[in-house]
Amino acid sequence: MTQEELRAIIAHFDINGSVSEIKPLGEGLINDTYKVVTTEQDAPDYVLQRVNENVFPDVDMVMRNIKAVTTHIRKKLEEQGEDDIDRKVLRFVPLKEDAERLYAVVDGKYWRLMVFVPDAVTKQAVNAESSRAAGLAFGKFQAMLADLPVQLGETIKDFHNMEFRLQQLKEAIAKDAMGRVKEPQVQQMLREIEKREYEMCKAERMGREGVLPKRVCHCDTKVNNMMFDKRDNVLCVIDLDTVMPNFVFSDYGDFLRTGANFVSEDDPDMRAVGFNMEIFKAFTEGYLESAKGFLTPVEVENLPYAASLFPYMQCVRFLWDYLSGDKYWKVQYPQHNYIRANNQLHLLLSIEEHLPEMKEFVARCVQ
Ligand code: GN1
Ligand code: MG
Repeated sequence: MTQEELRAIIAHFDINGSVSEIKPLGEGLINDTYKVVTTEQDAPDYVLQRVNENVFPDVDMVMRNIKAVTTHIRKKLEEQGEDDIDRKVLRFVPLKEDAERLYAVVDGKYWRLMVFVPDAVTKQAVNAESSRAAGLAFGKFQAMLADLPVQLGETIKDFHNMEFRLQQLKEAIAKDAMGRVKEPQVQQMLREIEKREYEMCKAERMGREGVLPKRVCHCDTKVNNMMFDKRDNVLCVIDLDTVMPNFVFSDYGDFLRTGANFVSEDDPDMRAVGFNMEIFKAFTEGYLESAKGFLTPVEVENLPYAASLFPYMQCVRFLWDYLSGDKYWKVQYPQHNYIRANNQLHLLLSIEEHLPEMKEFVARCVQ
């Protein structure tokens, strides 16, 4: 995209100040993101983002969800007398031509603009202290949205439905678009996946039996989807595209998947992959502190399962993309998605070793 094209998109939005510079921002794998710097001292900077309509087929639904969620949280923070609210919840900028609309369609592409949160940092890794803060923040996020008056849409259908993800993998195997299914390392991974199929689909079964509710969840609680201030306090949760009703396992499990892995999700050194119990403990304490008021005993008891579910699910999803031709996640080299899948499998193996200790710890937290 040229600067002129980007400026023409920004012109649709009701911004303060005038644009001086637009530069790429962040390392998200799904949406394209830019920082929009304004000339005036007192005007905020902005973040311009193109929403990937291949991943989010109903952008209007995404933006309606986001509007409902950010408005509700803003109201709560105001009622609680919080200061500095613009750094604690994202503010999306409406269109000049329609103050109710939070996105512009330009040449068939979907764009949105939000106020840049100043003096904030994102992290690729957390320590015990920031994990505790993250646990508190995600628990609080779910708690604040527990009384959301509107029903949110499911922006990606069956996003964290394990039965669906396995079905998708099976279809990719049947198609074998890249001829990769026969690779010995793929075969071995498929055996590991198969062994755990029944256990890992437990949440869907409990959902059907009516013993596990769906609640408003963030559904992408990665470490880098949170903003911290300079003193390591969580300011706000970002990347709200996937906010939708789901089992709470999503937010708890997906955070630990990235936060408690000793290495990043695509580190090729499998001996370095492993589950960091110190991070697990800190995050769990924080999460339960803010969430135990609304969690049911079944939800609490299954948190260790949730921690194993997400590496498993991500292994299945990365392998699905590897077998289908790397269309979903950007790859830097041909084996990248396989390496990611293998990394997640090794994380799962490490979690399985710790499960008894994890169960004990969770039980102690709620005693
Ligand atoms: C995607 O966009 P990003 O990087 O925050 C994905 C997550 C995966 C993650 C794995 C909408 O998240 O579910 O866990 O990649 N988001 C979507 O890196 O598929
Ligand atoms: Mg992100």
